[in-house]
Amino acid sequence: MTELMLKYFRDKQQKVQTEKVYNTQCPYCSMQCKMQLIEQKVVSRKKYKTIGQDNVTSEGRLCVKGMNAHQHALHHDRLKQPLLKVNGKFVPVSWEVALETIKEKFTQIQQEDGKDALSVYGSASITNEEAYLLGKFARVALQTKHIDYNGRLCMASAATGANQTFGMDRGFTNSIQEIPHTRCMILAGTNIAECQPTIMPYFEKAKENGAYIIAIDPRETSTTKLADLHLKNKPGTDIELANGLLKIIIENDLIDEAFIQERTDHFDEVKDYLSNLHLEDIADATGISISDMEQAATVFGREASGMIFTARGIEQQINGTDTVRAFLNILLATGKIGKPYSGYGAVTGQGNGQGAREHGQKADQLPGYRLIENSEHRKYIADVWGIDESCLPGKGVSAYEMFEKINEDAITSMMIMCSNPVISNPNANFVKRALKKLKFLVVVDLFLSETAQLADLVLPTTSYLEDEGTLTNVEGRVLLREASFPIQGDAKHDWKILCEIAHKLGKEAYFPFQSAEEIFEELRIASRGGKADYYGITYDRIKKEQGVLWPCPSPDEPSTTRLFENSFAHQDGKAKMAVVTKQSQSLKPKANKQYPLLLTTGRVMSHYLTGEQTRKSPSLAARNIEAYMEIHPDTAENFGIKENTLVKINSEKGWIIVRSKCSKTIRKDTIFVPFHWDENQNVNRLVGDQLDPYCRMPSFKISAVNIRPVNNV
Ligand SMILES: Nc1nc2c(c(=O)[nH]1)N[C@H]1C(S)=C(S)[C@@H](COP(=O)(O)OP(=O)(O)OC[C@H]3O[C@@H](n4cnc5c(=O)[nH]c(N)nc54)[C@H](O)[C@@H]3O)O[C@H]1N2
Ligand SMILES: Nc1nc2c(c(=O)[nH]1)N[C@H]1C(S)=C(S)[C@@H](COP(=O)(O)OP(=O)(O)OC[C@H]3O[C@@H](n4cnc5c(=O)[nH]c(N)nc54)[C@H](O)[C@@H]3O)O[C@H]1N2
Ligand code: SF4
Ligand SMILES: [Mo]
Repeated sequence: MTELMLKYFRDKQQKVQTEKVYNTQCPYCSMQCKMQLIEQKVVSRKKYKTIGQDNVTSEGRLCVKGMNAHQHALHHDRLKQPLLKVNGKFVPVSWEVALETIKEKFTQIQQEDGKDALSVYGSASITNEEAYLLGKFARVALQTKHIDYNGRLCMASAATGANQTFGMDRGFTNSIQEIPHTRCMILAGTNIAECQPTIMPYFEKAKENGAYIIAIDPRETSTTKLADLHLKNKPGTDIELANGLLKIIIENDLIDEAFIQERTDHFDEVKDYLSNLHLEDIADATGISISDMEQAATVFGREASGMIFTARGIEQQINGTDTVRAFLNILLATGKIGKPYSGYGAVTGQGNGQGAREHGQKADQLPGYRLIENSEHRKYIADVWGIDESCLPGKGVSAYEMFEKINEDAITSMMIMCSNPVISNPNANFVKRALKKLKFLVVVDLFLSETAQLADLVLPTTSYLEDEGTLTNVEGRVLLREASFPIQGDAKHDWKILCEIAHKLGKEAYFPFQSAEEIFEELRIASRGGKADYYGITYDRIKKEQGVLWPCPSPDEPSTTRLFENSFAHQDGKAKMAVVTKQSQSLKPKANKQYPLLLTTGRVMSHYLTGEQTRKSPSLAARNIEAYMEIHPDTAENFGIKENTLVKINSEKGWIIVRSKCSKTIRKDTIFVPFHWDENQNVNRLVGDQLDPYCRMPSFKISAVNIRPVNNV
């Protein structure tokens, strides 16, 4: 360091009068990087910066979103008081008025329209304690069956696929530390470089160690650049591709007979089915040459260890569950699971994408991954909650289907916690109309989001800087987010809001909690003996061990880092392979004369989900100020579209206007639009309402569309 620089830093240091440090975790993705907010008082101004903090998963790294997260959390638009809509305008009210209003409206609606007319829409960005409490709140305080959450749009097909095949769903079957040692990996529809950037060094190390990396994605991305082989398939043809790869593996005798015999069922049916497929047809459907398929299949089959990672690219399809299962077939047939450096990773998305799908905010689920339609499971949870089993409601419907229920007048009120469905749900114009139709909409948020603007009552909540609790990261590691930044205005923690509403409704006996830890203590018991067993995990233990991986049935037992070493989680201990036929492809949106292009959607590095948070951060917003359409230059020319001009995109469901961005890195039959923007740039106005038959996942990754330059519209 030069003399001049030293002097600069010394002078700067002297001006800093006080410095405070707040520990927390990033509010964004499933890496849950540990971080510190540094608050420095310089003369009369407070200055903030975020730095990474060492831990076993992210090893002190942060990406650009994490580094700038405080910009939205400290933004002046943060809600600081409850807002009640009076004559179409929001007016600030006290919590007492807000809670009284909720009591009056909820009671009246349930009297008029029945108990199930109330609905609850949750999130995988809240803590485990809050996700657990939200499920209990719906079933015990409101006694409604209608609860579901945004994870339905995210992890549902990976979760259902893993449950069907393995009998259990924890995103990563192996610890993240094993990745650098695997010999071959398939990255199917995952863009980790932009979506979980701090995970990249694990994959880069694998590559340095000689691993062969195969990426499957219709676009070139920062992730596919890492690959030795990029299979740039036509969107939505991943089932054909996975079947083709397994066919080659079987025909080249690269399977693990002993593993198949001892550990799996249904291999023979799969083999029979695949033997009747023709590689030429698969090459035709997918756009991948037979030689590329052979290369991928033989390397994966031949290497001593291998891992498959999937994410929303293959999962957000109306046959997402089947697609996941087709890839899991490959792992099972080659015996590459339940062993060191071999396994599956469904790369979770949201900060608590894993934990929030385990503790009962899904329509069909009770805590600990129990099922609401299983009488033993019902009895156990009813006992923990101190209610009669007959008082527990039954199974509700999935996230998007709740909006259909509103349209049918079966649901007339909704409480949304930590989600912005007007932007994130398919068929967004319909969803907006449905929300407008409600008699009473309550939204709990940090900001007046596009969804919150439609509410009758908006409740201000606390952020990752202020709200303590546990979150389960991409590995299945339960982490404690310590958060102690002073609460802004009259905002309250999400869990506190639930307790106060429950108290107002006369259910205080069931919601006596004074801290997140007290809720966690009840969650431990509620999850005990379930598939996602957290009983052995305590706050103290998490602090001592830097997180604990579930299942952890006893405080004396170690974390479970590798799953399925001796048996799978089905009752007979065997994994179930599945014949995944072409039939499940038939409902998929297809390009046609009127809508000749395929639209796929996804993310960019600097924005997060509906953009409600990242668009408030100047440093992030500056990187991408608006939505865009990625298009191949030849396709752009065919449609008379010039670079960087406005384009109207139409589908059967609606239209949007975005700017063109030409790139040879995308297929000619496909365009890509990220989904982080609102109003006329909201790409979900184009996405249809078909859902996966098993998990109700929408078709975010394929829509049939048409495009026109705006001046010709
Ligand atoms: N920067 C950033 N990071 C995020 C998020 C964010 O919004 N922004 N969100 C978080 C959340 S909640 C999630 S769920 C994850 C999502 O993480 P990812 O699933 O990795 O992200 P996506 O961009 O949705 O899709 C991944 C890739 O799938 C490809 N794809 C599209 N269609 C197909 C197809 O038919 N087949 C195949 N094989 N691939 C296809 C896309 O081109 C894209 O590159 O990211 C998390 N991290
Ligand atoms: N076209 C298309 N659509 C998609 C996807 C896609 O790939 N393509 N991906 C889907 C996926 S994977 C996901 S996960 C969903 C996500 O969809 P959403 O859940 O709608 O997305 P977010 O932007 O996270 O919305 C969170 C809202 O909660 C607020 N918030 C933040 N923190 C807190 C908190 O602690 N408490 C409360 N109460 N509020 C808080 C934020 O301000 C924001 O308004 O979108 C889905 N939609
Ligand atoms: S967005 Fe994800 S990778 Fe980036 S800092 Fe946050 S948790 Fe880490
Ligand atoms: Mo997600």
